[in-house]
Amino acid sequence: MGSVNAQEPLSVLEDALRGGITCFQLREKGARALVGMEKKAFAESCQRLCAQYGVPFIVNDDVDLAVEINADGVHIGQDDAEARFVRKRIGPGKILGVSVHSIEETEAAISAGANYVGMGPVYPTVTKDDAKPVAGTAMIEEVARLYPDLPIVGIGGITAANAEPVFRAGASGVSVISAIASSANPEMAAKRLEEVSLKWRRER
Ligand code: TZP
Ligand code: MG
Repeated sequence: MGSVNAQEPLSVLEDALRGGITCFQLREKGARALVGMEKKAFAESCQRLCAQYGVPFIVNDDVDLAVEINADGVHIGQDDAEARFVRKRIGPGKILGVSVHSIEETEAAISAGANYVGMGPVYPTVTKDDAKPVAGTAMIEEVARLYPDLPIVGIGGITAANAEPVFRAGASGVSVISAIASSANPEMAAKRLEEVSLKWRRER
């Protein structure tokens, strides 16, 4: 949610919280991303909002920032700090999420102490420049079969209209950016996603 004007992303976040999102990850990166004190202040504003709604606040990549502001967790990819070091740094009580694309990476994430894995891109996405090739749901299905207790979060091009196959494959949740942030009505977009998710939790 990088932006020059920090007001707008905060209002999108509040709409999304009102709509029922159950977790928020701050992904402040890209050409116009905030840095330093501005990034920290923005992160703390997001954190406060999430706390008001009782929603976990997770920081992407920036372990130092997460520790400094006592975030609820950290999410890292395969090119970031090593998961076991991040787990050591944040302690056992915090949430650690790791992006994985294979069984080997999943195994490594579990033994490093990941609480969940992110898997994708399920569908084509325009949001992440360096996204891996579209993966569909096959690997989610395989990981879910091998590790039935591991929470899997699908990501990449997911909307309320195409989320069902992701849950059907075994994901416990879906992670979205554009479906909410680029919606004319972020609250409604979040609500629709939550409805799909609830339906799958009931049916499973
Ligand atoms: N990792 C894989 S795809 C993606 C990330 C961070 C971007 C998801 O964004 P969107 O807009 O929901 O496709
Ligand atoms: Mg990363």
